[in-house]
Amino acid sequence: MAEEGQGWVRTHCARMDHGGCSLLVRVENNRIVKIKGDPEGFLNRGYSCPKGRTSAEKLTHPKRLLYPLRRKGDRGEGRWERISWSEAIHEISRRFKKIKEEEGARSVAFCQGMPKGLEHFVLIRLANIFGSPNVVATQDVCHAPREISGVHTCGFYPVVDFHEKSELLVLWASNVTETNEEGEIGALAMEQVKNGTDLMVVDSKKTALARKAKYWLQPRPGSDHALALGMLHVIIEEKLYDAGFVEEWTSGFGELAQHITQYAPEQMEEVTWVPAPLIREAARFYAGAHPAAIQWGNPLEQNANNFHTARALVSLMAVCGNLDVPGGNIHANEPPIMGLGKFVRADLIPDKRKEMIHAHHHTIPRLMTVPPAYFRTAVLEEIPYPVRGAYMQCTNPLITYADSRKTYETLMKLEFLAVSDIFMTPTAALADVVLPAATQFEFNDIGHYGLGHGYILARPKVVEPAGECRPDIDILNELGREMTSPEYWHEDYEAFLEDVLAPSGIKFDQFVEKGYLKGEDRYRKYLEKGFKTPTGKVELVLSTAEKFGLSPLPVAEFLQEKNDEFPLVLTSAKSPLYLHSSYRWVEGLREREGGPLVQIHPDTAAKYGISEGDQVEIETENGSIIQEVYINEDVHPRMVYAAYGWWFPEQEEQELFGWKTSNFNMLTTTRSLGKEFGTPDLKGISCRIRPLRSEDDK
Ligand SMILES: Nc1nc2c(c(=O)[nH]1)N[C@H]1C(S)=C(S)[C@@H](COP(=O)(O)OP(=O)(O)OC[C@H]3O[C@@H](n4cnc5c(=O)[nH]c(N)nc54)[C@H](O)[C@@H]3O)O[C@H]1N2
Ligand SMILES: Nc1nc2c(c(=O)[nH]1)N[C@H]1C(S)=C(S)[C@@H](COP(=O)(O)OP(=O)(O)OC[C@H]3O[C@@H](n4cnc5c(=O)[nH]c(N)nc54)[C@H](O)[C@@H]3O)O[C@H]1N2
Ligand code: SF4
Ligand SMILES: [Mo]
Repeated sequence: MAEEGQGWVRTHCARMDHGGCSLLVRVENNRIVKIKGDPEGFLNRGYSCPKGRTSAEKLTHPKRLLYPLRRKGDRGEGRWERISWSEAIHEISRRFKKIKEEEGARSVAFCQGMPKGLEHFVLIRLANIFGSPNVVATQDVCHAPREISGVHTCGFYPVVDFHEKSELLVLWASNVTETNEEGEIGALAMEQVKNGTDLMVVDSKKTALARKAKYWLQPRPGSDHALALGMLHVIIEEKLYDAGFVEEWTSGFGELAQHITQYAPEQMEEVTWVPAPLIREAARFYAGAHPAAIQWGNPLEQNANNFHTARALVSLMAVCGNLDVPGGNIHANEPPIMGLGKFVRADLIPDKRKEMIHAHHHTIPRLMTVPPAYFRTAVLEEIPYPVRGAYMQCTNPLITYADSRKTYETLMKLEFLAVSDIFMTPTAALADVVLPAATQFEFNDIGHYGLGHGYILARPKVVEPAGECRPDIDILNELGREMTSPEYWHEDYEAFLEDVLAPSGIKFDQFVEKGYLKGEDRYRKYLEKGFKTPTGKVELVLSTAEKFGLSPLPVAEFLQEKNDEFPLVLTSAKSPLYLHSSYRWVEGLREREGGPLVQIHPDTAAKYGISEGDQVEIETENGSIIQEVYINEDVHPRMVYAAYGWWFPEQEEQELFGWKTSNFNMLTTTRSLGKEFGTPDLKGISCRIRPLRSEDDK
């Protein structure tokens, strides 16, 4: 623990978003009494947000889970008995081993939502050692599309180099000041802008950052691939690209140039809603700025067309000469730490690629976690084989997976479900065993391992865990020792932290003193050995397309047809005050944002006879929910901008805390999925709204 003067401890924020801010935390008698941003923070330089500053409240909440529980009544009935940790571990182990004996290890799935720290990798390790290829994660809608499309196109995941100055920063569906996406970027992006970097914002809403930007493009949700292709069209047609780089380091440019003729801005205007002259101007501006960096955000991935969007964006970065240059989109160099493959013991499960559920659905190579839609098909329809048991940590799928009804059926059908969480969620309420997890500030952890930004952060423990809560890493280590061969596990789970750090030659204590480890800055690495693709170049046309059944060039298909019955277009963004479905029960946050608000334009409100504060029904072909109207000129008149992640912890557990009422994922479906990542459409869905006036309506 690093003492920073009297009673102040320095650690890194975590589990309220991707984390990253260095915090100074004041502790008195094992209680946190104040949190503030650390002026010396490597990534935040003193910044902190309300979520971070309020985060200690969750540790002492009176309804926090404090003991392991076993279900007594029917599933979801809300009747529990308190059990000991050894009973809980034994029960989970016994049930999973039984399924393994009867059906094979692959019939047990290990599920995680947003990775929060080292626990994600220890979970994969447990699955590998147990022998199950099925780690289910929300990566289909979060990072895998950009990371893996990047790897196939240029051999790496291109991230913004926020540590060198860019001439232009493009925030494309990325609201960094509200989401601090991937940790470093909120504060560092603002610092760049303060120092004269131009800003271009491509966002379906006029955000605070859009107001600061030189250019703001407001695409129809879900049409970003068409917009990117329109920009590529201009850059190629007007010969604005970096001819030297294109000539020497790309393959397929001629074919791309030919292919792109069909995507003139004048044609793309109709599908993207962005005026053609603005597409042309923005493309010229991007091509003329050196270096320019594109910070790509999460909505780009939340569509069946995400592979094409990501491919089009990497093509833009490449032809304009912005790949792996200082201040551009770089291949970040990791510090000397243990490789992921070694940490998770990938060697123990050599047939994983063939055996994992999604192999059956012919997803893109390198996607190593099961898309949630296919996990549910395995449980409900036994395709390609039955899945009967699941372990879930750090996730609330009933609210966060698309198609909540299907998730409900899945959870109800599972023969055995264990959930580790810090609070009784709608998902945990359906479990057989619930484990109380220790969380932020309560254990030693390493942040940003495996995120691809070239550094890791120290998150030393600040207080002792509440009740009988235990860190997930500890729980998994214990389960591993009982459920698999103990030789793969540690006496003390903290040895995992030392494993990660061992190649750097430092111990966790020393790491805490340093605060972070960053890889060396090295650019244009392709000059030595080429790009890590089969052709050694950036593959504008994929050389592996036929082999893997992929589209060789990015195309703008899959836009939902105009739908007269559902004339509006639905999207959402993360709330700045909550993490997905988490923490609606933290009073300090709830009092700032009390309920689910749907934003619509004043013209739309007038058209449908809706007033500010009205309860409205939002309806898609898949379902309907109720949210409260907030009229806002910043959203497009054809758009419905709903809140995501809502359930009501204050409601009855037997009713699963009102999981259906306002939950965005009641509106989404998994009927059609993107081929590459198994992604459903979460953005750009046809919808309609109507005011609820009578009590009957509600
Ligand atoms: N419609 C729609 N769906 C989406 C998205 C969207 O934008 N729209 N976003 C998607 C994205 S990007 C993601 S990453 C996923 C996120 O999906 P999830 O990860 O399932 O969402 P969270 O609400 O973060 O769930 C985290 C759970 O972990 C618990 N928790 C917090 N700390 C700890 C801890 O230390 N240990 C344990 N065991 N539990 C803890 C919280 O209480 C909470 O219940 O959702 C996806 N789903
Ligand atoms: N406060 C908070 N922070 C978070 C999270 C959270 O839940 N809450 N979640 C974390 C996680 S797991 C992730 S993945 C990241 C995500 O963080 P971001 O990548 O920033 O994602 P979002 O907030 O979903 O959306 C970003 C912006 O895209 C706009 N947008 C919506 N639909 C579209 C569209 O179709 N096209 C375009 N161009 N713009 C669109 C929204 O208006 C919004 O301003 O945030 C992380 N940080
Ligand atoms: S921006 Fe994120 S990392 Fe920083 S204080 Fe807020 S929640 Fe924590
Ligand atoms: Mo995410």
